[in-house]
Amino acid sequence: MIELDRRTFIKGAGAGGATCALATLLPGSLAALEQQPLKAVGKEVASICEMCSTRCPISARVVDGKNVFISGNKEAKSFGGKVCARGGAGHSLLYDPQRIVNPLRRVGERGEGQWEEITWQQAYQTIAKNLNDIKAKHGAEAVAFSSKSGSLSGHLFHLGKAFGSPNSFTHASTCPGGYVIAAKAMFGTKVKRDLGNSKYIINFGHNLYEGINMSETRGMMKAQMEKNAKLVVFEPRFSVVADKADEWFAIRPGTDLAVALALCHVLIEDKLYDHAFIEQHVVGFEAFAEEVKAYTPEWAQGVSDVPAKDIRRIAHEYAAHAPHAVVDFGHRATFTPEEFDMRRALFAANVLIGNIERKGGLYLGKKAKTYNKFAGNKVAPTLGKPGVEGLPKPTAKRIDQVDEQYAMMWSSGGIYQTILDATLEAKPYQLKAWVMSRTNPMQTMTDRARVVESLKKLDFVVCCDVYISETAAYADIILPESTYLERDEEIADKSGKNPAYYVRQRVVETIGQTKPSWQIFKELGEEMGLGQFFPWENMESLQLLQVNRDVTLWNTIKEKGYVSYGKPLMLREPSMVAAFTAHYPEAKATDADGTYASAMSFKTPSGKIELSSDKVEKMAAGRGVIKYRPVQLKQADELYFIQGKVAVHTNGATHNIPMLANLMSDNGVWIHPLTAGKLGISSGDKIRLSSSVGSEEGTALVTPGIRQDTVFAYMGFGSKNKELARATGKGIHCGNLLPHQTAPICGMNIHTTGITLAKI
Ligand SMILES: Nc1nc2c(c(=O)[nH]1)N[C@H]1C(S)=C(S)[C@@H](COP(=O)(O)OP(=O)(O)OC[C@H]3O[C@@H](n4cnc5c(=O)[nH]c(N)nc54)[C@H](O)[C@@H]3O)O[C@H]1N2
Ligand SMILES: Nc1nc2c(c(=O)[nH]1)N[C@H]1C(S)=C(S)[C@@H](COP(=O)(O)OP(=O)(O)OC[C@H]3O[C@@H](n4cnc5c(=O)[nH]c(N)nc54)[C@H](O)[C@@H]3O)O[C@H]1N2
Ligand code: SF4
Ligand SMILES: [Mo]
Repeated sequence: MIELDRRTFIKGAGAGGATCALATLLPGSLAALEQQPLKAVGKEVASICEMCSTRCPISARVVDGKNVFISGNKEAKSFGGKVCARGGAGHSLLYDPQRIVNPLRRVGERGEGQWEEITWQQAYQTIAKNLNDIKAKHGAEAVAFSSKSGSLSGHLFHLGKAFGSPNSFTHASTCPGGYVIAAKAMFGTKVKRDLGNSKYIINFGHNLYEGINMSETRGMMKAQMEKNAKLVVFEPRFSVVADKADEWFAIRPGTDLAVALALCHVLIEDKLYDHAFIEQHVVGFEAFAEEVKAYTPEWAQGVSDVPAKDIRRIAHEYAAHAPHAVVDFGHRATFTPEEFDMRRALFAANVLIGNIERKGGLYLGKKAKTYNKFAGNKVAPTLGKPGVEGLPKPTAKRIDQVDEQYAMMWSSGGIYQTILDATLEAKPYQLKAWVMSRTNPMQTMTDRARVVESLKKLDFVVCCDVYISETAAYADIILPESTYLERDEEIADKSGKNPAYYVRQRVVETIGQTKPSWQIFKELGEEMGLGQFFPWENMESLQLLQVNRDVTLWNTIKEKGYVSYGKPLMLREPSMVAAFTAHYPEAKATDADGTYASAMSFKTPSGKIELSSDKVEKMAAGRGVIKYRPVQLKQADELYFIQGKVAVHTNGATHNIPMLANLMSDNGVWIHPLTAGKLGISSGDKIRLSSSVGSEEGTALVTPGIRQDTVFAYMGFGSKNKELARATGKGIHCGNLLPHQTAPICGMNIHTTGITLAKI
């Protein structure tokens, strides 16, 4: 956790000649920041971090009117009262002179970087006029709305709905969509992993010690350090997780599916699977077992370079630790076009050993409604929702609604990158405008050139951000959102094994003219003539609606920031169920074995876990049963290009934040010594990476910690936008090298491609 003294802070905040560039450009911004000491809202405020979308519970206080000290909220035990390096750097964003603090209107060409400051009223009027004109001429569906999902996306999507457009998108198809859709197909819903109680963890490129999720990262640390769990890692490069593992296998990129299927093969052929569990809770086992007969470890070795004998041994070790063992299903699901089956195969390896609702395995979230049913008691309050009536029913289909195979994705965030197809090729019809918030597709979608072309072609683009991001630089209007430290938001559900709620609360008074999303999109809605769909007055009235006017509950949640109810419950874990029934005398009666196994139900067509799925078969013939299909991620003479997160930056978001930019501003390209040797490349050399869509100049980092046929770079660097002055031109821009490719069923945008390498 990071703490800064005031001197370091001031030095950091003023760093770089970049400040002047923007100050000259936007006289209001810098002045607003420098003249305003931070005004604390309370002594110690419980809130929620937003330095990444993990959204950890935090506790923050203003120090000397200049700094904000941020730590983890101690009420949230699984987070250990800690934040990560980025979480500790929140004040550096808050107080960054390069932040935008006034609405901006583009005056030059798109992307030229000529802005004028305008009032909110002018911004709202301009947007309302443009969007309503487009609606009158082309229909509401000609406007797309997009936002990284989370606390603030709901308000933008609500505006989209009120406007009548079916086209709302989260970032899902660039991040979790693969495993979310695989889980939907198999379990009918999302599932969680209990890493902390696991005794044997098999990890396929889940980068938890760099791509941090505080509670999961801490869970894995706990398993390794306190429970002596064994960690086996399949990763093309020697990541920090690989470094901390008991065993690391440098798997060929995009071949995890083969290894996962071979693990399942051994579990079934050697009769290591949980017969009784399969019998009671699973359908489609026979078809799956028949299919995996062919996927021997020897076959998988040929595909993945993971030795067959190790796959066999690991399958046996894993089964020996069942059910307190887990095959981690990963997070960023953008490795291969076969994401859907890869993630399904990872889930299958869990189902086979019956670790569902067992300690150290997988489980379903227990929100208040479910938990209370089991307890026979109102242990946790349920939250109310503002019922908004009369929302228009869109007359058009979504732009990604072209092929039935993607049906599960339409309600899970949609296929984000189809915005480009609809804009550039009128597929399936012409988009005219894009309203986005908290997303930077120029960095985070593939094929940057195509994103630029799309933004240039659209009639109207609105971007809500805290910086002039690479994408915002192409907007017509930029709306400056308050940072998370300046805003209140709805109470959010944080239930895990038991119900929990938490809330974001402002820590400091607003700097400049910024506003929170909920207010921006409500006021914009009103200007657009949609006021009837925003019946709440402010965040306070929304929160009171949520707590059903229970002021005591409201105060408790606000005071503690994080409130959890009851005891952790996993339905098939005898000790947990025993503790639960002892605590709640009116609890539902258990099965004869002292568990709630028979009460376990899944929102699939059969009500059971569907190892093979008729529903998927109907959506896409031949896809019902998990199957290996070869993929071609690169040409024979190319190298695989893969990416990952680095501990001190978030996606395409934080590279301009002074403190974090100071910590790391470049992404050296990892190259194996033999590969580098053949090309005459040494560490520190300037190199060129070329792919089918783009070319980037970078710096070589020669290391044995990567496969010979693969190069790796941390993502989010190499901004080409002059406004993000601290990040501009530093390192390679990953999105500029990746072709636009969409995976079957889950619609994932793929982040692995082939490149060639040359010394400059
Ligand atoms: N510090 C930090 N923490 C973050 C984030 C951040 O940006 N910074 N972002 C948050 C978000 S949005 C997410 S989604 C999560 C991401 O969490 P993860 O998905 O765990 O992290 P990534 O680093 O994106 O990618 C995972 C790893 O996969 C490896 N890899 C690439 N291709 C393959 C392959 O084909 N097979 C295998 N087995 N491995 C492969 C990469 O080398 C990388 O180490 O992290 C979250 N936490
Ligand atoms: N090449 C490549 N591309 C990737 C990945 C990869 O590994 N490689 N990873 C993928 C993954 S896992 C993900 S999750 C996506 C994420 O991609 P995006 O959905 O684009 O999200 P971020 O890059 O996290 O942040 C986007 C923007 O949010 C702004 N922002 C930050 N805080 C706030 C706020 O409080 N309010 C508002 N309005 N804006 C804010 C930031 O300034 C930034 O411009 O990228 C994906 N793209
Ligand atoms: S993982 Fe770090 S940056 Fe992300 S929300 Fe938690 S503390 Fe903040
Ligand atoms: Mo992500």
